Amino acid sequence: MSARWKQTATSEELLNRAVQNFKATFNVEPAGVYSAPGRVNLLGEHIDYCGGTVLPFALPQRTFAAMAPRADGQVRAVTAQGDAGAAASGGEVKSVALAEVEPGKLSGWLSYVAGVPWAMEQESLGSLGTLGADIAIDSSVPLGAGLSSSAALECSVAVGFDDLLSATDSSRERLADTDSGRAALATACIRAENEIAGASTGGMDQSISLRAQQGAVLAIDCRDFSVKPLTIDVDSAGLAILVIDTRAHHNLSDGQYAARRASTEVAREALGLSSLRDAFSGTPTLAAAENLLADWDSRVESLNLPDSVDRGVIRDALHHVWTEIARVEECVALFSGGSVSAETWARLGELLNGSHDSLRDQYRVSCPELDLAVDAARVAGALGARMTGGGFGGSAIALVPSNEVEYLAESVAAAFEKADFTQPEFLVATPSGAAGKEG
Ligand code: GAF
Repeated sequence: MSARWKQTATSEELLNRAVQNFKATFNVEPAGVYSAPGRVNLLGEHIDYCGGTVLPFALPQRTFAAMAPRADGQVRAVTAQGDAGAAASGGEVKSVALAEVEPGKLSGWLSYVAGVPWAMEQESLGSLGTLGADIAIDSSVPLGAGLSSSAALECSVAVGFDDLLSATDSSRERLADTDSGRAALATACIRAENEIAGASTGGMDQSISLRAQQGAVLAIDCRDFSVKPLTIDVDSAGLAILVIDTRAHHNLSDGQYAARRASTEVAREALGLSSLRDAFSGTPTLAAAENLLADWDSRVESLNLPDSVDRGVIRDALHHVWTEIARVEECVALFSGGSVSAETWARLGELLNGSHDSLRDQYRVSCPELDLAVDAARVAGALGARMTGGGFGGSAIALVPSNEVEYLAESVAAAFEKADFTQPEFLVATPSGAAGKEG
């Protein structure tokens, strides 16, 4: 059995391809080329919309957008990839007048593209007037793999519109030049995804794509989206983060993600909190999470929960959210102290395992392929393994000794063959840089 390693295009290849496609499609040179990365989330899953801290890092795989301004308020776009998970689109140009963009109007990949300038205007990040754009997109971020191809697309277009707006108005400073400006662009991309693409996602993916720091995991406190780089130097410890794309399709707008998020909202409202993170009075720990659950159990009958709500489902959701918030806090503390020992890495592995088990058993966002990837990786010697991203398919990550990466991948591939699942694909993830202008 030989494992399949993902062969993804280099940034140079993607830049050239996006420019060539732009010129072939629109018969002019692009004014600029912009790119934004996909991501892996190390720890802190399904807690960004609960005010938790999340620990993603940017992947080297990126989405490129070659762009030129238009003066008629139209967005015309072409992509070398189709809708998430679909085969190549064959180069069909899709277009929309920005004045006509509104919630419920667009579907497919164009909603992620045209939603961005719409949201930038809504957020007062620039006055578009009659500004539109021609856009050619190409990407090495695997589609539908839970590695945040949607955010990479939004963020590449956001950096592009930011640049085009400043090019037409010399008094306007580029938002991408500062971290606070990038945070504002992330807010617009979140709105584009929530309101125009119709996926009620939480903001981790756009934040890391726009604000990543090369070589670091970013601790993003989702109460206010403040960020702190965290050095989790797996390389120096002789370790690697293996990404296993199960190739079970993942889709965040099919209602399951929204249902999980809604269950946390019901609990938050019943508790009268501004975020579920705020339930902790001190530093979140696993013991404190258990106390919060015990408190919930003793108060649940007197809380104002709608009759239609399944109390068991809500309790399980709270179990996941509160323990996951605590796992992240412990991880941040482990890697903020200076000395990192073999025990530190072993504990990180346990935290990854705890996260997956909670996502599988309490939050129920895993699937058989993810569970098998995680189980097979653990049996083959990973220090820890978990699903990453929204779940219901997509990718898992495993913390593995560098010299056993091949063996781990072979073992997982063999387990998939035995289970008669589609063969997974593998890559080794290294923390990379944020969205920006490429040329
Ligand atoms: C998806 C969403 F887009 C994020 O906001 C986050 O909720 C994640 O799933 C789960 O942690 O990637």
